[in-house]
Amino acid sequence: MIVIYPPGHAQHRPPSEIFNGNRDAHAEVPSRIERIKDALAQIPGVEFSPLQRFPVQWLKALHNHRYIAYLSRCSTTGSNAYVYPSVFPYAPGQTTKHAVGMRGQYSFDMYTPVNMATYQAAYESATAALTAASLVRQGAKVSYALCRPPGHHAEYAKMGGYCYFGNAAIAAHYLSGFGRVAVLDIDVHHGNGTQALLYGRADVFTVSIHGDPDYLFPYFTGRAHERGVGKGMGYNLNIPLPLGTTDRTYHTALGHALDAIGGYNPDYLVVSVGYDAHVRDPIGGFKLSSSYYRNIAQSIAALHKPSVLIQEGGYNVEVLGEISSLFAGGFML
Ligand code: OKP
Ligand code: ZN
Repeated sequence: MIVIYPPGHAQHRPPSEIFNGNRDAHAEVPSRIERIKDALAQIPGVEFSPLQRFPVQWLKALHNHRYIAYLSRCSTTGSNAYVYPSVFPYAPGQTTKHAVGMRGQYSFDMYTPVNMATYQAAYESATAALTAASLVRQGAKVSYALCRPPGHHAEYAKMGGYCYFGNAAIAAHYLSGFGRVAVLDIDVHHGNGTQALLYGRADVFTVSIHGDPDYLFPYFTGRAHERGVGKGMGYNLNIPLPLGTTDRTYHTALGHALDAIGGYNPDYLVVSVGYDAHVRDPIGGFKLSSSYYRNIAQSIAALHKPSVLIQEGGYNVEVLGEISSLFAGGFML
């Protein structure tokens, strides 16, 4: 397994997220990725490979160029202070040049602030995903991009859910130049961004298992009736599960997801790996055990598809080392 680590992530450290008018400690902390990196470094058969350079064109393939330019401009402010939106567009298509307004124009929540380090970190995170994809394209069986910030909530022109660029969708788009691609998202939150960025496409099959949006972020998407649009109709599969879901229930859903992916017969697999369905995750609400993450990995690996693993969530820093070594170890069995 080849692991890609984006060093710039450490400079992006939002102190807080705004929830219900309060400042809460931000869950998406740099130590998450450091713990996972340290755990993976202990596993025989894991090797680290440096970030390759990819031009901004790869971001523009899936994101609005004005959105990218906005984030890029934020990186030139010279300020370590994080900015948050206060006002969101109140009718479709509304735009503004006002700095306060733009924060809301390019965002869908108050959990995903921006400072001067955010663009570089998010760019490197997407680059890690692209590097991992290119290694698999060149013949590696499995690569693991330690993406931080995560990506699966980022939309065409909006950040949200701690995400800025759609790392998994970008990797999938890259690989779609070389064959059929399936994306499997096992983060406990619905990957609204991945879904939206690939919704009209039949050359990428998107599957997500997640907490029912009636009870869990991102609330507005992730329902089973969302199956794609136009040519992409039938190429998006959502499997929402209730809060409190255990290994047993999850395994049935995973079986359905993997059967569907097997039926699609992709040339490449992109896996959005979140560890926030774990029983000790502070925000997920599922009850998966650590050892079950080894089973998940083995079940996915049994598809025998060249696979790109993309880090998404997982917020209990105390258990991330254990879960990630069981997952990565399970993939290599
Ligand atoms: C990102 B990823 C507020 C909780 C905020 C935001 C969840 C973002 C999840 N008290 N929840 O792991 O999918
Ligand atoms: Zn998540």
